[in-house]
Amino acid sequence: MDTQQKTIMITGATGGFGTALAQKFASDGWSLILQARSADKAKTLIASLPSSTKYHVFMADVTDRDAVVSAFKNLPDDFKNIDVLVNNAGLALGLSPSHKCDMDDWDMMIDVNAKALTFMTRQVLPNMVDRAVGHIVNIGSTAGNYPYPGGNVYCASKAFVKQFSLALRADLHGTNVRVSNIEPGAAETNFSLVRFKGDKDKASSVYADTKMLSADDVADAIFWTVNCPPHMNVNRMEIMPTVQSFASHPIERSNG
Ligand code: 8X3
Repeated sequence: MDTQQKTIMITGATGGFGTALAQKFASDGWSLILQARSADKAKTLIASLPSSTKYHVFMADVTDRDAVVSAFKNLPDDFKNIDVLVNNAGLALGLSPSHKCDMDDWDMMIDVNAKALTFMTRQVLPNMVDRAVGHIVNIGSTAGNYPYPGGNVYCASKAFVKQFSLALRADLHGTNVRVSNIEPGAAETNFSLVRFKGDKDKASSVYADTKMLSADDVADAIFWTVNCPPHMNVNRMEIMPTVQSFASHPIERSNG
């Protein structure tokens, strides 16, 4: 893809994959729209980018539909044509079984991982379709393909992302707008710290004595996906660290 004046919008830009993506695309000369909720975190991110980077900070909570619509209306003219939207904002909260989960955690995961992703997508699509160019990149997860104990609503929200991405492809048939679902497995980011609500010991034990994916690994995969020639669409890309694989289906036995 010719990167001259190309614009990428990244949600959840101030952490994990989002930050790695911002740095990767900025280094390649892209203009950035960085969705953030914290001005301080946005400042830190911007300080880590090449000084020549053209950027706009999109200050809105992606779960607030009205705020999202109004932030889109207020985009500066030279950021109105978005070439790539990466729906990266997402989170897992808790790892309890369904009969013990906190309903607020479930609400939040559905709001961010599923609903917010649809708001953002709906806002950028008309312009992409009009210009017959564009790419929606959703961050799914292996959790959308394989369930695991305690994954419940997180797994379900990522299955939503997968199916929504495929359905978008069907809707966008003939428009030239591309859609990709990137499905990372275990990656060492702030994901576990968020999941375990700030419990550093629990979070770091997830990543101990092994080699998970890094945020840069995932950003590299997305960079490749976006830079495929325009006639080529990556529908889904599932990526795991080599150390991760599949568990067998457990069987409960009466003798314990
Ligand atoms: C993150 C992958 O396996 O930690 O989306 O749920 S996993």
